[in-house]
Amino acid sequence: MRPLGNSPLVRNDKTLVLAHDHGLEHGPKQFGGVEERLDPREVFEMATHDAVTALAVGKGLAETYYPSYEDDVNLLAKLNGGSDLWMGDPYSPQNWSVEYAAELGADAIGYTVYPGVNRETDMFEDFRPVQEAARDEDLPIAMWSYPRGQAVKEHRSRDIIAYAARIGLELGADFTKVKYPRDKEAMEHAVNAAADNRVLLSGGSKTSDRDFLELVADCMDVGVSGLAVGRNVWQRDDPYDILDKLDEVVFEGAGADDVL
Ligand code: FBP
Repeated sequence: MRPLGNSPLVRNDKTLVLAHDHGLEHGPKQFGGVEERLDPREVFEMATHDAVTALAVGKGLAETYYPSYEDDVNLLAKLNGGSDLWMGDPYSPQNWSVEYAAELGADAIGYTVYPGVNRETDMFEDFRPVQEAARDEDLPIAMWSYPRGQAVKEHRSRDIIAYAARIGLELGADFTKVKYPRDKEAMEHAVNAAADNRVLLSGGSKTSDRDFLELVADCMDVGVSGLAVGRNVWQRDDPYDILDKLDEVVFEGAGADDVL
């Protein structure tokens, strides 16, 4: 990993990635109740909010919509992804290159790795040229580190999430995005396991403002560097209100009660 002091992804040493790869990963059902957000412009607009340091999207959205937003949004190019329709062993194929992402104006690279799956060796091998190309292009790289597979009985346990965070450091990511391991102490353990690697909280399914902001504040409190969040922002009726609140919790160190 490299120092990220001047990276556009980092403000006050913290990061908030708005994730919007769900159309591929989970399909249009994710937009139930907020169908207008099937139009990606709605989410690109959200990414112009001051709280958002980067928008994570796949190739098609980047090609089609990013040219209209390149002055106002930092692009995190999510290079691999698969659909919910595939029922085999989890795997996430790469569908664009670091070089093409850089050509489209990417400020960072994102890549999913599923430690523990049958094709773990393929996924680790796939990650290597991506990580090295990101270094060549001087782009930071965020790993979505999601342990899965037959041997992973409890994918949010303390040990598994700490392992997920550590794998990001070991394989050369600059940020490692992990799921919440159910309690604050376990998240602190994951942050420690990642050493100088920056751990990002994965937002998860939509919860109440209070539950979500308390979770984020707890994570910030134990040294998490920020979050990569999708549904908890763009599935809300008023995404701008939660972004205002996240601005204070993530970048100013406010607690949930300070902003609710
Ligand atoms: P959310 O904040 O909506 O959970 O999005 C974060 C994310 O990592 C997305 O980038 C991705 O599509 C999704 O979660 C993956 O979730 P899952 O592991 O449940 O497939």
